[in-house]
Amino acid sequence: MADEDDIILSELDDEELVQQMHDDLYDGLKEEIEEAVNILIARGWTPYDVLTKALVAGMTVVGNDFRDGILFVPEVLLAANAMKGGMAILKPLLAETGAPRMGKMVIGTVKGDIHDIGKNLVAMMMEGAGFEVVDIGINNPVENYLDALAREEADILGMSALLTTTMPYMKVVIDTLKEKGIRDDYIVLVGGAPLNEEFGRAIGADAYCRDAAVTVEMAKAMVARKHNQMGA
Ligand code: B12
Repeated sequence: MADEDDIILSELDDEELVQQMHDDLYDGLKEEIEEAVNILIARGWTPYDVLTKALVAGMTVVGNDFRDGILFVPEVLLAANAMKGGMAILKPLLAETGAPRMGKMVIGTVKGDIHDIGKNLVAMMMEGAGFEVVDIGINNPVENYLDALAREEADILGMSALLTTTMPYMKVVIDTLKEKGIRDDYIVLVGGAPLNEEFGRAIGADAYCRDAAVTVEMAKAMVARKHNQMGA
């Protein structure tokens, strides 16, 4: 306890503070993460840099140690919770960049899968880039996607899966769109750590996106192409 209290975050320089954030994320210290995010923003960091260099980079360490059996689910949940605390501060700031409306995306994690950090990040970055985003959460059966796409008159469908056992469900959703004759009404983007480009192609998605930044670029390019086609 005393050790934690000894560190005054605001007295650390940027590099030390980011390193401390990686440690605090690892230890699941939500309040410290929130405080540090606010400090970096006050020092003039862009929300995007705070997100990628402090939070996502820290979460990568957590991910590696979870993979290697050094961390377990309860610790990772705490880390995820701390990460969400930081992301909640950044969300309105990322959205504030005030880009023009680019299109509407429905995004959700597929059935059987409750991972949502990556999805939330994609949603935030897309909002920041001017897209309207409707987040339907986790563990979505195909009906949820269909309902949301129709209700929201969306342009883009985004599906997330973090488990090798749940990623095939994306194909179920795409095949259902095909059966209903509405596949081509939407740009379908898929993502999640176990996926790759080949998988995206194999299930009939328009693109696999490695991370949130790539998603934004891909979505922009595809929306522009769709508009051009419609205009032709
Ligand atoms: C955090 C975490 C959890 C947390 C989730 C908390 C939450 N609210 O999300 C908890 C502890 C709950 C959890 C549970 C489980 N987990 Co887990 N988890 C992770 C961990 C460590 C990090 C995931 C993460 O958030 N990464 C950070 C984000 C930013 O990255 P990301 O998700 O990849 O997202 C980026 C891109 O992929 C992409 N992207 C993501 N989604 C989308 C969507 C679209 C549309 C697009 C375009 C792009 C895109 O952009 C994102 C941002 O840049 C990973 C390890 C890893 N290396 O991925 C394991 C991992 C995914 N989990 C794993 C496992 C096994 C499980 C459990 C089964 C464990 C258990 N025995 O209970 C359960 C499954 C529960 C379920 N049914 O879903 C395995 C999966 C192995 C496999 N081959 O399938 C992994 C890989 C760990 C491992 N190596 O063993 N987990």
